[in-house]
Parts: sequence; C-alpha cells; structure tokens
Amino acid sequence: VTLGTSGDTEADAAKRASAEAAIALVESGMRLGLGSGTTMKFAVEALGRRIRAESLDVRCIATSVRTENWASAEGVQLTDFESVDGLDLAIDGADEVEAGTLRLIKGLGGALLREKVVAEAAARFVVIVDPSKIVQRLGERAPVPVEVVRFGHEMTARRIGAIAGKPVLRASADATPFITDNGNVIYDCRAGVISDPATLGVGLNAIAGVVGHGLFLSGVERVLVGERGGAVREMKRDG
Ligand code: A5P
Repeated sequence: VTLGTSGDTEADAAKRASAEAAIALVESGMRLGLGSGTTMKFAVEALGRRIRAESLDVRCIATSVRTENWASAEGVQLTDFESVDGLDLAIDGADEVEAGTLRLIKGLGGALLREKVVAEAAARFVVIVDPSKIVQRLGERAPVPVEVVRFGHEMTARRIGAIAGKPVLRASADATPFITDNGNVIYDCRAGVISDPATLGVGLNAIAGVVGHGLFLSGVERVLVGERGGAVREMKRDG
C-alpha cells in the first residue's frame, strides 16, 4: 500500500513517523548516538534535513558502518569516543519491545554490540519502532542474537545452547557466516518466551567467547511507536 506522494508503504510511514518524533528531540550542541536498521535510516535522513535547515551543531557516533555511511551522505558529522566522554541522547530501533517494562531484543541487523556500547554511553536512550515490534513478553517473536568471537565459536555455541535455546549460526545471503562490523559471528537463539531475561543476560555474559547479546534490559527512557497513519504514541515504563 502506498501512501501520499512520498512512496512510503504503510510500514515505512510508521517508521518514518517514529523517527521524525525522535529527531525532534535533538538540540544544537548535542552529542548523539545513531543506531542501526531501517527505522534509523529515516532518522538519519530527518537529522540531515534539520542540520541543513537549522544549522544545528551536532556530533554523532554511529553503531554500524552502514549508519556511518548514511550519516556521511546526509552531511551529519561523526565523532568517536576518543573525542567525546559520553552522549546526550542515543536513538535506535529494536526488534522487540516488551510493553510495560520497555525491555528490548535487538540485533537482528547484526549491530548489537556497538548499539549497546552507544546506548550505555548515552544519558538518554530513545527507541523508535513501528507497532509490529511490540510484544507482551520478550522472546515471543524474535530470537536472542549473541555475538561470539570466531575462535572456538562452535564450543562457545554449545555453552550458549545450554541456557538460551538452540543457537543457529547466522548466515549471509551467500550462505557463509555473517560477520559483524567487529569481526565476530552471531548465533540466534530461539527458546520462545524468556521467563527470566535478567538471569539469561548474566549467564550469556559469563561465557568466554561471548562479546555481547541482544537483551537490552534497562536504560530505555521512552519508546516512540509510529502508527501507520503517521501518528506517534509514546510508551513509558509502567509504575
Ligand atoms: C540492529 O542490530 C538492530 O538492533 C536494529 O535496531 C533492529 O534490527 C531494528 O531494525 P529495523 O528498524 O530495520 O526493524
């Protein structure tokens, strides 16, 4: 379904709406974290438009090489953690958002490790999604991606499988293992609804060879959910 003159599908319209609502939070002088994924592409484009229209002074750290390329194409200035102590605001997509708790699964795009480094560096972390990402319980739909160093990854996967469900080595389109921007592989673990995400996260972090996982269990300030008609709903944590 195509809406308006922009060529957006309805899903794109929802992503674009959430992305633009997040970029409206940006102020000149901010240091920003830019996440990865198709929703973030709309955000980087919206940021580029605001920078050009308002001559905003913002410096950004991107969570993937892809996002870096989008930012450069939009004239968005990039920096690094050698030059900045922290970030004012990080904006990123998600693969699942648990209603009520705002806990996330991320990493279906493969950028989970840098995404977590950037989210933890930011004073505020805002998540942008379309309604398809909202779940009642984490694990309902998405597997948990786990980033693993290549040395001994088969052994590491056996240990992951003991606590996280069957680990499946992620493949690229040409059937070779998918390699992250950090030179690692990813195992996607699917065990259905996750009864205790905190314990699973701690357990994964304790396995040698695991460098990160896609459970983001704290730190989200708010989730901006774009609706297909272009409205944006703000989700906050219950209680
Ligand atoms: C990237 O590693 C993921 O964590 C993304 O945030 C996630 O896949 C969202 O991407 P979309 O906006 O394309 O759904």
